[in-house]
Amino acid sequence: MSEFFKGIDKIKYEGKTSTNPLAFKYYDPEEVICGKKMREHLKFALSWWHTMGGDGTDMFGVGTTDKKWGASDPMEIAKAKIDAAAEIMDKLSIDYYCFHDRDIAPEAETLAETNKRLDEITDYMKTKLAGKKLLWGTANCFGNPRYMHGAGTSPSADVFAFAAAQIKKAIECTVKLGGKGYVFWGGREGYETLLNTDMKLEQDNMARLMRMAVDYARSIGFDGDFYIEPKPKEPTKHQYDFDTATVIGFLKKYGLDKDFKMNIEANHATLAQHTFQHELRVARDNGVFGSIDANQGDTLLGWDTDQFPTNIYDATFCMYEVLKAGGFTNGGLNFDSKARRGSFTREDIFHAYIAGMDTFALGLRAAVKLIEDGRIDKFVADRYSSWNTGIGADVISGKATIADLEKYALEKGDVTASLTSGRQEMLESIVNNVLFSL
Ligand code: XLS
Ligand code: CA
Ligand code: CA
Repeated sequence: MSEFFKGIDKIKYEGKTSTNPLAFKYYDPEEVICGKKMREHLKFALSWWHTMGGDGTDMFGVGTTDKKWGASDPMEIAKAKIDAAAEIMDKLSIDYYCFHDRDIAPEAETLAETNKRLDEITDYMKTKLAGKKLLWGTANCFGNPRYMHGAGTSPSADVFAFAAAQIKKAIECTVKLGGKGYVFWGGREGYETLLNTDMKLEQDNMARLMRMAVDYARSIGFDGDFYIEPKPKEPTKHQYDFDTATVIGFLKKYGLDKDFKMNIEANHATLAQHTFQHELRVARDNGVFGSIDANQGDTLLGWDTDQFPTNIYDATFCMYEVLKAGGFTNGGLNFDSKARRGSFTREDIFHAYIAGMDTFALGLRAAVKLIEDGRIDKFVADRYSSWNTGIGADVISGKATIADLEKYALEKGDVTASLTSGRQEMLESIVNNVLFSL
């Protein structure tokens, strides 16, 4: 097999004093932290669409980098992507990958022919990626013009049926490759104007499609997790899966809450005007924390830039939530990230992943320290200590009635003195202290 990345050896961990750009400074896959190897804590995944397919095309210009991987026929390109992905994953010590059906095999004239291509490609993947694991699969139900008005929420029942057939096949491919996750990201499931939209029917239909997908997947032995990936906007003005809280409401309304967890993407969180940590906390508190799309947006831009993550604070607070959730089970950290259009060489793929992986390795190390240090957790516990005894405990146990509370308040008089300072600045300074003493 030809080597795609000549001159780049397996990336080694050289520690934080290394100045070698092609080395990990913080990610040591085999290092054991809190009883688990770093590679098991972090479960990094390569995203097929960005890394193997994304060539830098944007609305102002054509691609800047070649992602044909030396082939020309579409199916040969698809196979070359698999060979190149295997090399990237080997050299970067990445154990997992994620894909949309159309990322791995190009769509043909008919659905039957497209499905045959998927059979051929997944056979090839099974051999060439033996030893690598599928974190999750999904269906691209947004790229083809047939999905211009949505897929599961299309006004056309025919398009809905086509999407269902496509998702059925994508689930089969996921199961065939041993995938432990299946993602629903609401591609074009949203609307531009209510002047032409029956929002209730669209959402009812989306839930019908999800129920069919879950039932079918379970019937063919899929034992992994289903995820919804919230995103507030883009491509439609109003995406139905706005954020985690909205999605939880949707799942409960349609009785799907036992079947789905969240795939939280950092850049989608910030598009919804939330922090990444907020979305993770909402998922954790509601028992639906599942997987993560690791990337970051740009604070000055209002769209989905899918940059490789380099913000250490965000990575630290993310890993704090992951650790508090008990770590990943079926989920992991998928780099839904692309090197900038100007970072167009093959070597840039490695620099981008090294930056992202080292950032999360640092985030893991910092989050462990933050928890071990204990000052933040203790502060929060103390702040809510009035709920452990007396009237607070009576409210929580359900013993106190509203009349009891009135009696209590009348006797107590002014309660402002029961408050203590929130100490935000002190806490932020503790985080800095922990981070920079690593
Ligand atoms: C797009 C989404 C998408 C999902 C998978 O913004 O991030 O790539 O992760 O369909
Ligand atoms: Ca994503
Ligand atoms: Ca994104």
